[in-house]
Amino acid sequence: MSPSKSSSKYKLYYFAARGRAEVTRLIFKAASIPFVDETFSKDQWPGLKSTMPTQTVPVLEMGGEKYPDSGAIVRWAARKFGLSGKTDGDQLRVEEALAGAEEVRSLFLSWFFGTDPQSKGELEEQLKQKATKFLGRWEALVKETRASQRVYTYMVGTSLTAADLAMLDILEQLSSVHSIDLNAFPKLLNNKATVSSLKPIKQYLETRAHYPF
Ligand SMILES: N[C@@H](CCC(=O)N[C@@H](CS)C(=O)NCC(=O)O)C(=O)O
Repeated sequence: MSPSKSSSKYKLYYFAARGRAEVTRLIFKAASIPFVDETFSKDQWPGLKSTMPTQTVPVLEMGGEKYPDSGAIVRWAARKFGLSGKTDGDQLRVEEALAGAEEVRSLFLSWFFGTDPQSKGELEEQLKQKATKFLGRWEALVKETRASQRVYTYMVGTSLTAADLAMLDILEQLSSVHSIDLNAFPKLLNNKATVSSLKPIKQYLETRAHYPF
């Protein structure tokens, strides 16, 4: 095991996929907190399932304990590493964005793994409606900040929060749903550009594995 692996306090278990783990990975990266990104294949999963507290992943291991549930892990990490919003109002907005992104992501994953053409078509319509409503609300809420030659866009307040990282992840996932026109949300696309250009995130996006979802 490399020194950085053995000295990390945190280990995140998930499939070799973005799925329900990517927002947590982005939070660790944005905060420059080392962690072991323990990924595995679908074929390895049956051997691991019984070792997870709720037989699901993502799971975060720290201090010898395993903690399940993507929403719990994301919210804890956002608070722990200062990405949960500065004021009470900002914190509520960040929570709203995380909850909305989770709903869209769940529907996206059901659609992505759907095999029956008829139900896949119905799921795509539901996903389109839910995602469009979610993106439309945030297109109206995001804040633009002009600095030097550029306009920076943040979901909440004037600096990075977990809401921006959840939006980056959702926009990446939805880019494979061709019935959704993401160009209808230019401020959110600018938010994605703002977040993607932050140094630790840029480095991560350039070097991470290419997962299909
Ligand atoms: N509410 C849970 C859902 C976890 C979940 O369904 N995880 C899926 C992967 S995204 C899983 O572990 N699937 C394998 C299985 O259930 O055997 C969370 O958000 O963590």
